[in-house]
Amino acid sequence: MNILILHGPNLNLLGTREPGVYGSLTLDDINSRLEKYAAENGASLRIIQSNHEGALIDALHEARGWAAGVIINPAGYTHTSVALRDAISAVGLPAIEVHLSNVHAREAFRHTSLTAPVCLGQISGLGWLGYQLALEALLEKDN
Ligand code: CA2
Repeated sequence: MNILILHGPNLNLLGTREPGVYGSLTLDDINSRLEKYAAENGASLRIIQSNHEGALIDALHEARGWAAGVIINPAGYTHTSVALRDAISAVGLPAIEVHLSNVHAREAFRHTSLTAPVCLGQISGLGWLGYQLALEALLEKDN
């Protein structure tokens, strides 16, 4: 099963600042763990991080041709982007939204997700493991 993993803006900074909120792993550390899990479970990943809304949307459009599912941490765009929500909805692929931190325990502006309603579900607050659990859920979905 081919899966697209999308990391949104500023997640390239993981491991360098705010470890109390986002953990001490770098994005490369997280991606390596996901690649290992994918290899052990018969999945093939394409992983993209972008700080640009349009690049995330383009990646979603392109995924129509090859991916069976999407795992997305839209980061700050979670709370602001109608365009990203529309893209997730338009491509029609099963998508799971992941947040490292528990957005519901943070500032009120993080409690609203424009993207979660067009996803299968949302995992928030479980750190990097949330991505692996999302991958497990996509792999199990049709079994
Ligand atoms: O908890 C998450 O995964 C978030 O998607 C992270 C976003 C935030 O805007 C969302 O509300 C929740 C922020 C990503 C910023 O990442 C940083 C990493 C290291 C240092 C500073 C920011």
